[in-house]
Amino acid sequence: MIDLYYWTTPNGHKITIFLEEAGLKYNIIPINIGKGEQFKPDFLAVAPNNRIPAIVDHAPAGGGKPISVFESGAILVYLADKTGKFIGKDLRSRSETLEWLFWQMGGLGPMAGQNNHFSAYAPEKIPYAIDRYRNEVNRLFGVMNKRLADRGYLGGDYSIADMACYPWVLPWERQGQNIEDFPHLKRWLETIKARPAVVKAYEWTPKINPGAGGIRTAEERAILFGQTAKSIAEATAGKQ
Ligand SMILES: N[C@@H](CCC(=O)N[C@@H](CS)C(=O)NCC(=O)O)C(=O)O
Repeated sequence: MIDLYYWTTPNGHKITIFLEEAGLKYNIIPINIGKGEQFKPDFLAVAPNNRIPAIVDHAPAGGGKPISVFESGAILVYLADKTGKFIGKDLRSRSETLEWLFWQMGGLGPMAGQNNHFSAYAPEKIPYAIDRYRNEVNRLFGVMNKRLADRGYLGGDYSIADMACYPWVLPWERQGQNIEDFPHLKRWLETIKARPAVVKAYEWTPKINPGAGGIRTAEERAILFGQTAKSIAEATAGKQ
C-alpha cells in the first residue's frame, strides 16, 4: 500500500494518474494547502519542502522499512522503477523519458505556475510579469507541439513524462493559450484525456475538494503567498 499526500492540483494529479495507470493500491491523505495543512509536522516529516505531493511506500522493493519520497518528478521515477512501467527500459529510451520529465519539472511546471500566479492571483496586475510568463508557456507549448509532430508521446512510449506534462497542458485556457495553435499537442492532450486511468485520477477532485477552482479566500491567499523561511518556522511551530 502506498500513502499519497495529495491535493487536487497539477502536481497532485501527476501521481494519481501514475497510480491509476499502474493499478497500484493507494491511500489518499488529503493535505488541504489552502488551510495550511502542508505545515503539519507529520507531513513535513515526509515532505520537508511543505509542498504536495509526497508518498510513503510501505512495501518497498527488497523489503525493509517504508520509503518516503517528495517532489513529483522523484516520485514518478520511484514508482516507474518500482513497477517497471512507464519509463524507457534501455539506456537510450530511459534517458529520453527522463529528459522530458526533467523538462517539465524545470520548465513547464514552474513557468505555468508563475503564469497562473501573475495572471490570476497577483493583486496587482503587472503587464511585464503577465506577458513574460504567458509568452514562456507559449514557447514551451510550441516545443511540445514540435516534438509531437512525428510521434505519439513526449519521451518514447506513453510515460511518466506525459503524466507530468498533461496536468499543466489541460488548463490551457487558464494559461492564456489557444490549443488550436498547437494541433499535435491538442491530439496528444485528447488522447491522454480519454485514458480510463486519467479519467479516474481526476475523479478525486470533486470528492476531496468540491468546488475546486483556485484560491478564493483572503485566508487562503495569506497561507499560500508570501511564504518566507520565518513565516514557515512560525506556521510550523504553531502546528506542534
Ligand atoms: N516541485 C514540486 C512542486 C510542488 C508544488 O508546488 N505543490 C503545490 C501544489 S501544486 C503546493 O503544495 N503548494 C503549497 C504551498 O504553496 O504552500 C513538485 O513537483 O512536487
